[in-house]
Amino acid sequence: MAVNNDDIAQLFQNMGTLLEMKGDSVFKVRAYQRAARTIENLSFPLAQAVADGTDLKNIPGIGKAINDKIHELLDSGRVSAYEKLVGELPDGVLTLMDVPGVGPKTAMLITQELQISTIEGVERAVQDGRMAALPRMGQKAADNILRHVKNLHTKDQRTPIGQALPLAEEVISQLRRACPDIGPLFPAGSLRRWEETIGDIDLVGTSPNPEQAGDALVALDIVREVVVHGPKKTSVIVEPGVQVDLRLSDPGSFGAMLQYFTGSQQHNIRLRDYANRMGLSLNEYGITDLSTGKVEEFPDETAFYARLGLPYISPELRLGMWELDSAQEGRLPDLVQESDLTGDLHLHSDWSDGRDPIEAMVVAAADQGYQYMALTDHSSGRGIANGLSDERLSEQIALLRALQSKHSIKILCGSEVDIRADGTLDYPDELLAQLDVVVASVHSAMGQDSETMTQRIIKAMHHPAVTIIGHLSTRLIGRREPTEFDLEAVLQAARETGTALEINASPERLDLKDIHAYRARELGVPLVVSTDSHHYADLPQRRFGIAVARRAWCESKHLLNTLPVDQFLAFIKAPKPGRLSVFDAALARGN
Ligand code: DGT
Ligand code: CA
Ligand code: CA
Ligand code: ZN
Repeated sequence: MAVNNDDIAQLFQNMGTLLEMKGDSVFKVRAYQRAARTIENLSFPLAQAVADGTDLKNIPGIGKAINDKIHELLDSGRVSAYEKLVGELPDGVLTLMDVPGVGPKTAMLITQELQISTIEGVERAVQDGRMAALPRMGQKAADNILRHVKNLHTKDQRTPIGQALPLAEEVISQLRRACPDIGPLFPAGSLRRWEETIGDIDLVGTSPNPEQAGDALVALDIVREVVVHGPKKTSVIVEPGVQVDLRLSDPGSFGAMLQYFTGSQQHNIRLRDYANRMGLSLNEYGITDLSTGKVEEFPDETAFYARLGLPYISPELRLGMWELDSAQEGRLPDLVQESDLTGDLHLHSDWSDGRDPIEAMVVAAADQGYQYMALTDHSSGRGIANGLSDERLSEQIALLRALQSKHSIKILCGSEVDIRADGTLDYPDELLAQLDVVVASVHSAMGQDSETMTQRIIKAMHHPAVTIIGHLSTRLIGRREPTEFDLEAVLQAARETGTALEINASPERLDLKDIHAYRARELGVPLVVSTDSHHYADLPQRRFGIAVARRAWCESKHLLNTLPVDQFLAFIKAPKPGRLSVFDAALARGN
């Protein structure tokens, strides 16, 4: 278990408070409070110091009692004296004390007078006026508690990466404007690992004047609330309710800091064990030689990993799974990059539910540097999405063929065809046969049982015209659950029929998700990253899809739409399932 200094300090702060409430000796109370402040301001992690055999009693403010409790906590994950104190309290006092501004006395008052033990209870009591009516409380203090409670709620809620990343980019650019002498400044944590949802945004960077940078963050208009404003870390809540942690270091030790706060926690735990076996210890400041106590600093992560005898490990792989073994064995993948993509195969225009004319989408695709693009408006079954009737699709095909002469990017005629509930497609075969690219997707009857859904998708895959299955699970992150289906059976069928699977890059979908894409790649299923753009400005969202592919350990050769246009055309023109040989040949060549 990782226990950081802030956790330990908080525990002693709470102990002091609880003893104070019990009316224990003022000296004892002060001792705990002093220890909490000391630990908060230490420049090294206590857990590390203990692991290295440091005698904590040499630190001013840490006596025998505190020292024993730190050891107990680090050894067993608990402190029995603390648990005993907590056990004597009414339920909920500690929860309430999580609300900034609610001290132990107020927490006791609220629990006892209002019989409240949960944050939700506090919310109700503020709204119905009972809170304000408490002695020495009043409306203003009650409102203040409610505001904090709402922030605690948002802290528990994870933010989809599609919102978190642009928000982080906005904060970074505002901070740079306010404080131009900041050096490199990057998102770390789950955001840098491209997790699909983010607990909070961690920013790390370098600055000649860290305090000024912290002050600048606190002063930004976008900041709703200041959580911590200290010398080492500044935490704020920004609109619309997401926490941002800012930490700055010297340029010389930035590598260790970026590595430490990128996580994941599991990756760092494994890396620490690995380093320990080499006689080294890791922390956010550098790498310490355990025999000499000498600390080495690293300006970048490549140098940091190199000191451990390891190649650079991309953040997307840092899950604490098998990436360290692969790194040691020199088997890390050469991960696919955005610039490897040669085309986008899922684009909508204002002919169906897109917002822009066809030609705007063609130009946008060319601007991405693509060699080809497929326009894939909806089929007629999607009445609400203004799906194209047979006649309108024929008309669109003619228009696209004519448009080709004006553009050098290869324009492919496509459709996003509904897979009906029974697995049949939404256009007649003769019409489908005229298309270059058919993306077949489920948009209806999403509640089917697993067996029915699996057969439905597999049936669509067996259709000779179907090139790609779009957004396989139909999930919307945080809004709609995925459908039920047998993933293994679907992947087998994809391989057998020569049907590609889409990694839908739209950040509300990310479908296939990372672990499904991982399995698909293992089984040799051709994958494509497509944006499902409904607006010309959506095309850069490919970055989210590429991140999924990278988290699935995909190299360029695992994606079909990294093939040069001639090979891609050879793939789609070859009859299924024989077209797989085109993909497999590219795989073997390692394109
Ligand atoms: P999140 O925010 O829940 O989406 O996930 P992360 O990975 O961004 O986690 P966060 O923000 O708590 O911490 C950022 C990184 O800092 C985490 O990935 C690993 C690193 N870290 C280093 N020491 C500790 C520790 O003692 N506790 C935790 N929680 N993280 C630590
Ligand atoms: Ca985080
Ligand atoms: Ca954090
Ligand atoms: Zn679509």
